[in-house]
Amino acid sequence: LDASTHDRRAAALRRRRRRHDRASEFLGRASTGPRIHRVAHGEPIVPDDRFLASDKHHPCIICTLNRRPCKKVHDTMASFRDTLSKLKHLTLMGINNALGARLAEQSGFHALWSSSLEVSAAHGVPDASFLGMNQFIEAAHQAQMAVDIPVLADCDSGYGDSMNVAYMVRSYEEAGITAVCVEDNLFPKVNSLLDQSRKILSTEDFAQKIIAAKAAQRSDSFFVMARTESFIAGESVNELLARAETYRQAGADALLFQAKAAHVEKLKEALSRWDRKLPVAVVPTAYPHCWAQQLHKAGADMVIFANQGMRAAVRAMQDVFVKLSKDGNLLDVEEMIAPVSDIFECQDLTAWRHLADGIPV
Ligand code: SPV
Ligand code: MG
Repeated sequence: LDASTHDRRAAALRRRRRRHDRASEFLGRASTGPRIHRVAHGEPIVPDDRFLASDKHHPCIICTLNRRPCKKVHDTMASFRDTLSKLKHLTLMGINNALGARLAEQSGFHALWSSSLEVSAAHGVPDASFLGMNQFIEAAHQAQMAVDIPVLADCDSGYGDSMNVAYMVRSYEEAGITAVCVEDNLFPKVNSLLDQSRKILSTEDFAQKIIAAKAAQRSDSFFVMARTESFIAGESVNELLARAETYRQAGADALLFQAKAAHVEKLKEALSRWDRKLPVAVVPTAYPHCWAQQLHKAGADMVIFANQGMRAAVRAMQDVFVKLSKDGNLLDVEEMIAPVSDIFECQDLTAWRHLADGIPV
C-alpha cells in the first residue's frame, strides 16, 4: 500500500472505532465491529481482526448491504443436511414469505417448508404450475434471508425435464437454499389434495431428474428430496416401495411419501417396510388425526405442517375484514389483531438499526 492509501484507511478505521465505541457505550455492550464473511469475500475490507466474523451464525455485513446472501454464506450457516443429521426427528413448518418464516422460527421450528401451495395462493393462483421458477425462488430466498434455520424449497416437478431440473438446482443453490424437493408429478402439476385422478411420471424418467439434480449441485451439503405421488395416483405399497428404491439408487438424499386419509394404512405399511433406508418425510394435511409423534414412531423422520400457517392467517383476516367492512369500528377488532409493536419486531427493526451503526446483532 502506498502511504496515502494507508493513511486514509487508518483514519477510516479510527473513525469507525470511535463510532462503535460511542454506540457500544450507549448500548452498554462491548464493541466488536461489523462481521464480514472472510470465506465469502476474501480479505476483509478493514485490515483489523476486530472486524472479522467470529460467530458463523451472524449475518455478514456485505450480504446485508447487498440485500442477498453471498454465494458461500450458507456453507457456514446450518444447512438442511446438518439440521436433519443433528435432530433425530424434524418437524417443518410451511411458509410462503419471510414474515411467516420468522414467526415459525420464533415459535421453535428448526426447519421450514417453502410450500408451492402457499406461494401460489399468496399470488392468488392455483397450485398448478402457474408461477415460474423465479417466483418460487424469490419466495424461498426471502424466507431464508430472514432466518437462521434452513428452508426446504418445494420445487414441484422441477420446472421441466432433467435439464431444467439441473438448472433449477444451480439456481436455488445460488440463492442460498440448501435443500429442494422434487416430485414425480407430471407438468403441469395437480395439487395432491385435490380429488382428481392423475398419471405420474415413469419411475425411470423421475430417477433421471434426481440423477440430474445430484449432478448439478455444487456444494456437498446440498440436499435433494424425492417425493413420490405413488399413492395419490392409486399405486400399491409394492409399487411405491419400488419407486422409493429406484429414487434412492438415483442418489436422492431423502424421500417424501405423499398420502391422503384413505392411504394411512398403506402409508404406515410402507414406512415400516422401508425401514429408514433413507430419511422419509410425510405431509399429514389430509390425515390430521395422525400426530407428528405417532408418525415419527411409525418411521417418518420428517413431518411437514405444509399449510396451517396460511390457513390460520386466512381465517384471521376473514374475521377481521368482515367485521370492519360491516361496522367500520377499529376498536371492535383491536383485541383480534397483533399490536403494531409485534410488526416492528417481525421486521427486526432494532437489529437493522444496529447494523446501520456497524454493530453486530
Ligand atoms: C405444498 O405445501 O405445496 C405441498 C404439500 O406440496 S401438498 O399441498 O399436500 O401437496
Ligand atoms: Mg407443493
